[in-house]
Amino acid sequence: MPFSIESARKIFPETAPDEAVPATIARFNQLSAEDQLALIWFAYKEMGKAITIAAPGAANMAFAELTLQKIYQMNSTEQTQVMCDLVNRVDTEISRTYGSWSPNIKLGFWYQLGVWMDQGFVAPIPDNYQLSANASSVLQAIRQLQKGQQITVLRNTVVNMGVDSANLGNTKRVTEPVEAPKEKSQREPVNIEGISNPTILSYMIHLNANDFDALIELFEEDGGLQPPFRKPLVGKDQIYQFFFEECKNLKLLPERGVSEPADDGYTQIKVTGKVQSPWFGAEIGMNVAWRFLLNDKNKIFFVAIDLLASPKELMKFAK
Ligand code: 45D
Repeated sequence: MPFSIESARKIFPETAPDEAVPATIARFNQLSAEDQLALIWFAYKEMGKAITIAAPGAANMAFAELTLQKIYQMNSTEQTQVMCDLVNRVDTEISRTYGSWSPNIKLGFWYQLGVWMDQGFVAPIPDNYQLSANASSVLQAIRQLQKGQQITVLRNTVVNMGVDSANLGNTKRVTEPVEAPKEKSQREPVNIEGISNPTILSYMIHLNANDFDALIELFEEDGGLQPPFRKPLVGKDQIYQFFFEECKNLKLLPERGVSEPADDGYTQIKVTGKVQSPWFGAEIGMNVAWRFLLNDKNKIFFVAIDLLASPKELMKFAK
C-alpha cells in the first residue's frame, strides 16, 4: 500500500486550514468559568441580532428534557453552579449525562437554557457583568471572525463541556433517533466544475440525503475521515458512527475541484465549496475544502475536511 493515513493527511499541502478558530478556542479555554459563560452569552446575543438560529427539533430535545426540567426547578444559585460545573468539567451527574450526548443534543440543551435565561427562568448573566480584560479581548477576537468561524467556535465550546463518560469507562452514547434518508426522487444532483469522478459525486449526494448506509460503502475498510480541527477517524465503524452522531441534515455545496493521479493507481481529488449546518441554514455558508484520496478501486482511502481561512482559499489549487 503506497499510502498510510499519516501520509494521506499531507495531500494538497497548499490547502491552508483556518487558524483563527483554534487560536480563539485556546484563548477561551484559559478563562474562568464565569467569564466563559458570560462571554458565550454576549457573543451569542450579538450574533442573534444578525442571524436566526433554528429551534432544535423535538427529537433532539427529548433526550435533554429530564435534565432541563431538573435545572428549571433549581434556584438561581444552583442553576449557576450547574452551568459552571459543565464548563469546568466537574464530575457531577448532570455533567456526565451531558457528556454522553451527541453534539446536536448538547446544542439543543443550551439553546433551551438560553431561551430560559432570556425569560428569567434560569439564572441570567447580568447585563452589567464585567468581563475580565482577557475575556473582553477574546470577545473582541470573536467579533472579528467571519460568521462561519464564529459558529464553529461556539459549537466547539459547547461540545467540550461536561464529562465525557467514555473517559469513565462508560461508552453508552446518546444520539438522535435514526431517520429515513431522503427519498431518491427528492435528491438534488451535484455538479462540481472539473470533477466527474462518481465516488466524489455520490459522496456529496449521499451525505446531503442522510443516506449513511450508501455513504459508508464508498469507503475502504480501513479508510479515514478527518473532520475540521480533529484527528482522523479510522475504519468504517468509527466513520459510520460519526455520520449518525454529527452529520445529519448538512448541506454540502461543492463548487469546483481538481483530480490528479497519485502513486500506485490512487487518485487525489481536491474540491472546494460551502457547507451549511441545520442550525443556521442558508444564512451561514462555511468555506471548506475536501481532500480525497481514492484507491485503485475508486474507494475512499482518506478524506479531510478543512475549514478555510477565507473565501479566496476556495480558488487555491496548486496547478
Ligand atoms: O455557556 O463532508 C448560552 C463533516 C449562554 C462530515 C450558551 C463535514 C451560556 C463530512 C448563550 C445560553 C461533519 C466533517 C452557552 C463535511 C453558554 C463532510 C448557548 C463538515 C453554551 C462537509 C450557546 C460539516 C448556543 C461542518 C446555543 C463544517 C450555541 C459543519 C449554539 C459545521 C451554537 C457546523 C451552534 C457548525 C453552533 C455548526 C448551534 C459549525 C452550530 C455550529
